[in-house]
Amino acid sequence: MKHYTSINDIDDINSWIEEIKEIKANPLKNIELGKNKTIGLLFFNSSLRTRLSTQKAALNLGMNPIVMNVSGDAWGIEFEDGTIMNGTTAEHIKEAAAVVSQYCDVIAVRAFPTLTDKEKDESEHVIKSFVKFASVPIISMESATEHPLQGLTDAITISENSTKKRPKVVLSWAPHVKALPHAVANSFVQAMQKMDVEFVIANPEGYNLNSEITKNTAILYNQEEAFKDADFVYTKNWSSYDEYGKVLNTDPNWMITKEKIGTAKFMHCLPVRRNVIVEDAVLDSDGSLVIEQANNRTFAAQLVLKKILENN
Ligand code: SN0
Repeated sequence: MKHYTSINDIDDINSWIEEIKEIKANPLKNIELGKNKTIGLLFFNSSLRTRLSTQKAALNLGMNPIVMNVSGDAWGIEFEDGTIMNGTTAEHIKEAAAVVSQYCDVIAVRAFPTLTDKEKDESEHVIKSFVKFASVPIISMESATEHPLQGLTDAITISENSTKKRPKVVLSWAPHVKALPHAVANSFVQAMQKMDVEFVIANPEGYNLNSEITKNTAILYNQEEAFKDADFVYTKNWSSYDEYGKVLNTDPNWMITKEKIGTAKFMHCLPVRRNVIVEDAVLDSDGSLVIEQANNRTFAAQLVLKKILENN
């Protein structure tokens, strides 16, 4: 594996989960592996967990992380080929990626979708341009359509907390005031499709994710029916995919409550809007795994970095 930009880059999720559990038990075991290696973390968007856990993972491997908020602090980067750059962008990704590759042995990038231009978002032009024009491995820290470090984290968290051989996992849409990306949901779907779980998605009509990702996963428009006998309820808001980037529904009846999920464990990638996505009683209960999930971000990133350092 040279780059990690998708759950599809995972060859065997079960062996990755086992390796991550070993890393978690002994996080400093490979502190020499990344000695004198630099990782550059480039953020086009906000971050708390990704920014800190990826640095922590790098530090656990003895690497030196350097971090930049690209939008705002760097020159505006142009991604289109052949453009006459007489507008707001000051340098082309061809130069930017080549230059950063000289300072860094690995580059990690976060770049959200536009949510207005479906074709552009689906082309994954930012992350793919880094893959194309950088000379070092690229890690996605959430791209337009995928968040593979989060999906891997979620797979470990379910594996660690499962008391059954084949638990029932539900991905439920929940309301939000803003239009949010599909990336977290997409990578969660892809991760669950690789695991031995009973997996269903619950969302309102008009909110089906890309069918090329959901494939034959069952989609229910009735949340109550989906939650029956659930062991894990993974919640996320996303904007409409068909009516691309639109907020069609803010129905509070889709908010997650203690009463609805019963004894099922609650999961969310964070940040989460209390009493919009999920009520306080769920987040403040022992059934919430959100803090544990965030902790696992470090170890998921650490395995990805370890594999990249070992193979490149
Ligand atoms: C991002 C998303 O993809 O939905 C990042 C999640 C890791 N979340 C948000 O943008 C939430 C923003 C908000 O205002 O609640």
